[in-house]
Amino acid sequence: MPSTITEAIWGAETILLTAPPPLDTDAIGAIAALALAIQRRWPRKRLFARVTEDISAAFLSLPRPLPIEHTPSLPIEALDLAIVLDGTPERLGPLAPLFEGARRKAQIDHHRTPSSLPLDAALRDPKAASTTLLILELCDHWGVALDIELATCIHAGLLVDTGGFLYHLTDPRALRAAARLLEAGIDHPEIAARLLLEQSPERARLRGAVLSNTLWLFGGAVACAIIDHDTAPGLTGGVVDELVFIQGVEVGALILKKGKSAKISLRSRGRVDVSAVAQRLAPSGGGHARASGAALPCAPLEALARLEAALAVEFP
Ligand SMILES: [Mn+2]
Repeated sequence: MPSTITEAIWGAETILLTAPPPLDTDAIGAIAALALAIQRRWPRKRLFARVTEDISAAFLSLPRPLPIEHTPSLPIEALDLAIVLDGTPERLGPLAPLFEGARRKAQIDHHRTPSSLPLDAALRDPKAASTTLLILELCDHWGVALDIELATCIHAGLLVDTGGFLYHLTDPRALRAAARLLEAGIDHPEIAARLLLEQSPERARLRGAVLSNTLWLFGGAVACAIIDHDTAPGLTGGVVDELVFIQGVEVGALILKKGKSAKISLRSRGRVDVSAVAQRLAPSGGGHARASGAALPCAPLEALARLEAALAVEFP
């Protein structure tokens, strides 16, 4: 599989790297790591990175080998290749025309949901703990040596997607990769503190409010919180992970009101496949068996009702 991606990159002069929203550390880490790897292996290629959200204030601790712009209208002429990372091209929104306009299209991803758009090359592995782990394996395939910058980007995605090596995707392959990243000289405790442990006072207050206002469904097997994005912009990451680890809870759900739509994030302890639940909620919904999400074009209370209906088959 790496050979089709390698061949696509090798044959391209102008390459776009992108990822669908909501952007997370693995997506940004994968864009940065792939850019570094291509710059080292093929220094003459022209790389562009475009995403749909302004990430200037977030992910500041990650190395930035190239500017990651969030202006989809900014024209890029004659793209030879567009690569979507850590997600499917269907979810690219305003960036979809740019992706589809490229001469060749590729995907590097570890999510289960397949792309329904035709692709010229793909590196997909739902067993990989992070998309950045796939970039590490590409580096090995290309003979690109790990340095601290590259290893930091790869570690960031691996660390956040495994919840600091706590969650299900943590396997020998992920831990062997982490050992190599530490051998490359990264500051693991510092990266972990910045990406996983540190929080702003505003976020600490939001957590308190969320946990004391949790809604309990299906006899306590589902813990659900509703948050208005406007009152907590950028503060809700990780909140749903806390809900699912309350004793007796099988599924944690966060409903985020965003304009006229509701974004639902789901976490499972393992008995319920929440990627199937997300797909029942919306055709574009999906993710992993234990972590998934869906966006619904409705108000939060309507989303809550649809969520209860989608979960009802799991809790008869
Ligand atoms: Mn990921």
